[in-house]
Amino acid sequence: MIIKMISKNKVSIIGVSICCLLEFLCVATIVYAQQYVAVPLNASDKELLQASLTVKPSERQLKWQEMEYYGFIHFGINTFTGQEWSDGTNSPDLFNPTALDAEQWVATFKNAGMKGLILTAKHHDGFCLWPTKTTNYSVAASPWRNGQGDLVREVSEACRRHGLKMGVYLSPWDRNHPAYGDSPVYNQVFREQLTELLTNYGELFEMWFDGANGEGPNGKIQVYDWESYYALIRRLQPQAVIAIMGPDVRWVGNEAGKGRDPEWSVLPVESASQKSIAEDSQQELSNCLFIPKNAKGDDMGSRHLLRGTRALIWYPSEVDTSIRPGWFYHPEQDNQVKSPEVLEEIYYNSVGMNSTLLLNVPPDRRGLLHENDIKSLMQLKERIENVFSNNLLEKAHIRYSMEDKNHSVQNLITKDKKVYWKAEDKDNQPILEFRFKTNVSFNRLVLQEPIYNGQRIEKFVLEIYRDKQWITVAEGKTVGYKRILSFPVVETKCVRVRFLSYRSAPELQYIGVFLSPGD
Ligand code: FUL
Repeated sequence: MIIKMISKNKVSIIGVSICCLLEFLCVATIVYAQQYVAVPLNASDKELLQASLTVKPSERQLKWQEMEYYGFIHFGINTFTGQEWSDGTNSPDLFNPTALDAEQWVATFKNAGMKGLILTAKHHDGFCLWPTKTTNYSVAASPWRNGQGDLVREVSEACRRHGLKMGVYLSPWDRNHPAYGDSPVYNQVFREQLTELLTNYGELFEMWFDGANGEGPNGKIQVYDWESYYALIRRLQPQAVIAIMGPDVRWVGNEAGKGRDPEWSVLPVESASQKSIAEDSQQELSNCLFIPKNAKGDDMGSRHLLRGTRALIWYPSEVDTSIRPGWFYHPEQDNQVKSPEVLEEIYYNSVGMNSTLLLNVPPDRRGLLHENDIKSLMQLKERIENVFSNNLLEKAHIRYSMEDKNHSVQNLITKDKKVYWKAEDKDNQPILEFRFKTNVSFNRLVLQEPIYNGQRIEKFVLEIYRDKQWITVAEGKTVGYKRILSFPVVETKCVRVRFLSYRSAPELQYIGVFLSPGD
């Protein structure tokens, strides 16, 4: 039976000009290339499996995923009132950091090993950290820098100086703006805010749209015009991923720094928002509307969950959590900063579980990152560097029974992301084996799939050879961009990874075993 799969890639010959035209006209929402693959109604399990193998990240998603670890800055009017959420009635006079230094924030993040920074340009209270034309409720009405300040500018310039990427959190929920709830009018205000941020501060890597949504100042409920927001971002900053309430990056589903296994990046699109995926590609282009929901299930993409869906999408997860109990700074939480040990655990649960880590570090009322937070961040960096500096497998003899010269095992331990190892299609129990001349000790395993080819691995085990038998040390389900397993220290001369279940011949871009001296 011919699979009637409509991937943008496959229809590109007829679809490319339509695609460009629609993008230019800002009509299509918004998922291009193989990030989105429609499947026919009543597709069999086999057809769904085949379709899932064709779903791949867009270029912007790939670049974002490779960042792995970046920081969140919650700073605003709440910093000065001790609130987490405020209702938009706090006076702008309260916003008055005494020693604000964006340079300190960015330099700290850089030294901590982060690759980017996302700033809360506007939280739910509506107070804008840049002198916007859309409201008076902004830094321009505050005493800070005599009303001449622009925090988005200061942060973006510091990011550029230090080579950090910058992203923006802009809360759609606005508890101050009088137009909120008057839907078309506020949608226009929001688009203007977006336009200011997208055009005046250089390149952005991520736009973060919060899922929290309530009433505006007049008790009215706002209907957001997501499609028009997305189209604007695509037009003005096509490299930026749109996260959480957006089509590129999914919220992991909790704020506690917990990832999941399996963590699939290939997911079924919610059928409710996909009522009308049309049969032919042209119609489909204008109908591939995708308004994400906050998905909290334990498993989002295993084979049985693909049944009945009309389309599959590459929709990877981001773990956002705060170094303190609150998102904003509260002096009474100075002694509740997460320890480096706890942060390391969060790192394994996020970066080590096919997600990225967005770690919030809120500046204090001086406008500086607090000493306690900096200490924990630096110790985390040191711990991670200590653990992952020496891949013991570099000294091992690697064996795979059906060596394919194009995808050799030697590709596994290089830093070159473009090359990878691939099991033979006919091998129905692929095993990678590593032999050492003398005993080695380790307690971490790192695996990476070349996700530009999609995601395949469903179950694997790590085994060591001892007393004439293979003993299971650790096991996992998905790998994806990166999977880290932690286990008690083992000592051996021979170790292997066995792939128990996969959607197609397993591929790996990288493998490593390491010894964490702290355990
Ligand atoms: C939530 C917000 O309500 C919190 O205040 C915080 O900004 C967090 C990152 O997202 O939805």
